[in-house]
Amino acid sequence: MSIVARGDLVTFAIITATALIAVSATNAANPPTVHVSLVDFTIGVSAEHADAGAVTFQVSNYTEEVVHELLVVRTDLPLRALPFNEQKNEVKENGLEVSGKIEDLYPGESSTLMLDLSPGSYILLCNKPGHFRAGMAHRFVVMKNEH
Ligand SMILES: [Cu+2]
Repeated sequence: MSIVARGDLVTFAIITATALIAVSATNAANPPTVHVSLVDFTIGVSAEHADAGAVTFQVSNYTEEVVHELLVVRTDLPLRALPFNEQKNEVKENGLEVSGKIEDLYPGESSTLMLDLSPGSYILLCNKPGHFRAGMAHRFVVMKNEH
């Protein structure tokens, strides 16, 4: 992967973050659709939590040349405590409760992941080698639906 365009990507990430704030402000507290943006190397979300039940993740890879992916993992573990394969430089997916996954999302692509989530603590992460430790992980909480 190239980091030649790093400055541009940082600028783009800031623009993306601003756009996400705007999206959050116009939605209800618990939108049924969560917009997830994959950038080098972080994960942005339009909401930090959702009610239990159907949750749609609208996932976009906003990078210019890096393939990413998105895993939704249910776990109470802190990020640093996730089982990790040092040789492969990735989280060990075996043994984790993976609720859903979008693999190989190419630059500029978007995809939708519809899941039925029970209450609990989750981590959204990209498990391409090196990406998790580079910062592509984001905590997400699913709350009891009390309506
Ligand atoms: Cu990635």
